[in-house]
Amino acid sequence: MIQNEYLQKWIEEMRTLCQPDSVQIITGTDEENQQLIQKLVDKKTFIPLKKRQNSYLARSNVDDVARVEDRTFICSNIKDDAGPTNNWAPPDEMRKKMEGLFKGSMRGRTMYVVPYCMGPLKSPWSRVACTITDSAYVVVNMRMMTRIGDPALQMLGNNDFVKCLHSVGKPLEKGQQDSTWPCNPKDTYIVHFPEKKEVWSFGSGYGGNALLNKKCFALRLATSMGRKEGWMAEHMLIIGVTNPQGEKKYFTGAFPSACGKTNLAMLTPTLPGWKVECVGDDIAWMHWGDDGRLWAINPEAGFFGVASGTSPKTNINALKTIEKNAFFANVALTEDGDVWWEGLTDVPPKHLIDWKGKDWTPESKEKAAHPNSRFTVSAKQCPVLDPNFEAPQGVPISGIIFGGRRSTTVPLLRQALSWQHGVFLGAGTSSETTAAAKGAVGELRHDPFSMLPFCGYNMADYFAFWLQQEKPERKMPPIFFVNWFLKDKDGKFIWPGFGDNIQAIKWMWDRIDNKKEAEKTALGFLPKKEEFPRGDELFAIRKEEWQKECDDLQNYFKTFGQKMPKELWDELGKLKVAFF
Ligand code: SAT
Ligand code: MN
Repeated sequence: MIQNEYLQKWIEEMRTLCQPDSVQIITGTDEENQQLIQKLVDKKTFIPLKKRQNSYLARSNVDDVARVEDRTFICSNIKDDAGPTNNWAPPDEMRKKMEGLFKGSMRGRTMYVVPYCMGPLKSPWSRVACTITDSAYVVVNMRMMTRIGDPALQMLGNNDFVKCLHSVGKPLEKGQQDSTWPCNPKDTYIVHFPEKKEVWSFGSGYGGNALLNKKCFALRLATSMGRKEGWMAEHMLIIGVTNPQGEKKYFTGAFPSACGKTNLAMLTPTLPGWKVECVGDDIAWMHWGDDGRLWAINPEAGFFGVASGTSPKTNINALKTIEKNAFFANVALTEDGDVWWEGLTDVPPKHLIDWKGKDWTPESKEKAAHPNSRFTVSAKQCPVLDPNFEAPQGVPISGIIFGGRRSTTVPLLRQALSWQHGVFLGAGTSSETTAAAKGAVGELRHDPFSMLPFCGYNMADYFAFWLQQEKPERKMPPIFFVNWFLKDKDGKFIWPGFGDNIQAIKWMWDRIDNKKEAEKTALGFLPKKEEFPRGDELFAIRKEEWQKECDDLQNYFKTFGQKMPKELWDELGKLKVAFF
């Protein structure tokens, strides 16, 4: 039973507000999980996959397929604390509005109470939260993605915790038949109250909108908690790399959603003798150790990866991870009861049921799987999971990688000239948009540190926080910037990417060890062109493109007004001197 008084009180308040038919406290047992899965099968939310043991397909509502950034709010007490990159509304007003939406929203449904821990159970860097949701689908997904139930409650003790409230926003009247994917896109809101450490999410059942542990807590709220407490929550993968001599270094890497973090996190190196192991594929919580080094834990327990494009060539380890005990959302269904998505095989099957539940053949004009189709799976099944995945202190970070999806301008690889320059590179990141968020795909936008949709406070303060990390007693990891996505005149990718990205990591490794000379330029330390195939194209620096980049950055930095750190203006000044 629940001993924690804060939790008891909150459950009662939410029961009164949401008026569910029943309340179920989630303990985390296998039996409980099987019952919830059976419930989802009975409701036809889950289609069991005949060819994949204990695995299920869910097809979402066609209007509930990705994060909705225009409905995501940071309701800090003061507007300026949300900053120009976040939607903001006065917290009192927004709370009233959300209370209005949640009032009676769970009628005819069960209210699940899901205590959970982000981070290894024994880690001092982990944090406990609780989600209240009316979606069994959310509960079973959370069981993959976090440490749920009694162990989290035990860790919580009598302390207060992060509160995440979620409803699909579709109360059921007596006798009303439920839909397979209940949701309410018209009234969808994902609202954060950073000072209260609360998330209120209404109307969506998909991904980051509904799994509040992920972007809402582990990034948006955690950035603001970390800022106060002196640690960092980042949209970063964590990998352990071993060289042919058996030495190991850990890296973190920040890339926007659907830009290959999961692939890099599970990379199969094409260079002989190298090995990459995965600590995390999406989020890193980082802190400074007593030894002056930067340490990172993965707050998550599973992967919520993009299915589309995942293939034996791009990520064989992800395919092995999802061989069984996996959930799929919005992929296509094969005739023999397996999953398929664009890219999985060179030749598509002759007949499929597409993500909307309709017949599909290779002649069909639409895609069989949604471009933001996803898999959910426990990290434990990853064949290249790092042995330190659960290490309470995390892993020590030797290098930080930033990157974006840029078809022009930005070279394959470089190293920042200093910590401050590295922060400038992070702040200056732009990337072409992907299907991970609702809206146009392929449009270039600023996405500083790949955190544009995930920073829970003023982005300029976040830049300042990054700058403040540099201290004499700390061993600052070198910062690198990569761009795997350069295209040639024919619109084809110049760099092969995937397993070949180990070549870039090897270069970083040698730079960290002071074993490699590099060319010092205004953009950073660059490899010699001869060191990489098609180096002429991969490291071409075009003056006009960089002039445009500088103008663009100038306009962007201006949007942060007085808060924009002077150091970053200085860095932009240096770049301009080089190109104008
Ligand atoms: O936010 S999600 O978890 O749905 C996916 C992403 O944008 O990385
Ligand atoms: Mn992500």
